[in-house]
Amino acid sequence: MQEKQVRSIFLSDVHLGTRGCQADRLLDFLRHYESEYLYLLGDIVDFWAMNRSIHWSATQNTVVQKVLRRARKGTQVFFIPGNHDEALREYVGITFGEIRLESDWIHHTADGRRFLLLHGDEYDQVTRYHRWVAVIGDVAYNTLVRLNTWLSRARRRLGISGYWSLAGYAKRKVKTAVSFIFDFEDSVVRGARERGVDGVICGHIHWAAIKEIGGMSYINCGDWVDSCTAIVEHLDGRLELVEWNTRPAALLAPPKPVSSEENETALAG
Ligand SMILES: [Mn+2]
Repeated sequence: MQEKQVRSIFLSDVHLGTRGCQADRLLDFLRHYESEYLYLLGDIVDFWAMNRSIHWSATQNTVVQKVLRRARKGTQVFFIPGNHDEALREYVGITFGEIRLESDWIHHTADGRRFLLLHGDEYDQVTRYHRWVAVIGDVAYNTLVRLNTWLSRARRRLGISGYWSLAGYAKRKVKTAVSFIFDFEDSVVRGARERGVDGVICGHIHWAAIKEIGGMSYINCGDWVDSCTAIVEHLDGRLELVEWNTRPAALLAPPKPVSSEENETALAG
């Protein structure tokens, strides 16, 4: 399989440790893209959900191993914790197995622009001031995602093609969800402007975007629970939103069994 060489990969909201995490799609994406920089912008491991129950699959393991291996092989890997993996915030400034933990970071693109990288929950009024509301919202969201798995199975059985997201639909249709997204985007951009950068790359709200807001670039990585999206920086500095949710599940390579030698081959690249 031919890997595409890009300068940077930006991922957020993978939510490892949950049933909703689409690790098979993320692994497939990583097998297609190789980069010099890999930025993990928070909520990569979902410690909140793991307090309730843990769902850790072989594929999720392979994702972790692939990231560690890339760090070892020279990819510059940065981890900026989010609210679901906030326990790691105690360790910012420290490097673990070649992975550098930071609370935020400034990335210089190949074409000379400066981007502030952060998770974004600090700009979410709901999570910040009413943590319990966020937790309830989180349970409701997971229910939607789980319902969607069931729904897409039904759609396949009925011969309806294409991916359709119930949570995505709810986010577009529910007025409060739409205004929540706008409020969030505006306040992130306001915060970034104070830092004197050209743009911001974040995650948190599970709503991927590349757009201009008041003369600033606002970029959101989306998530790997529902939309399966990532941001890549091409070698010339151009930023692109990549969606990885259209490949039929049958084409996704199953994870190789975790046995020493075979595993190394599976992770090669
Ligand atoms: Mn978050």
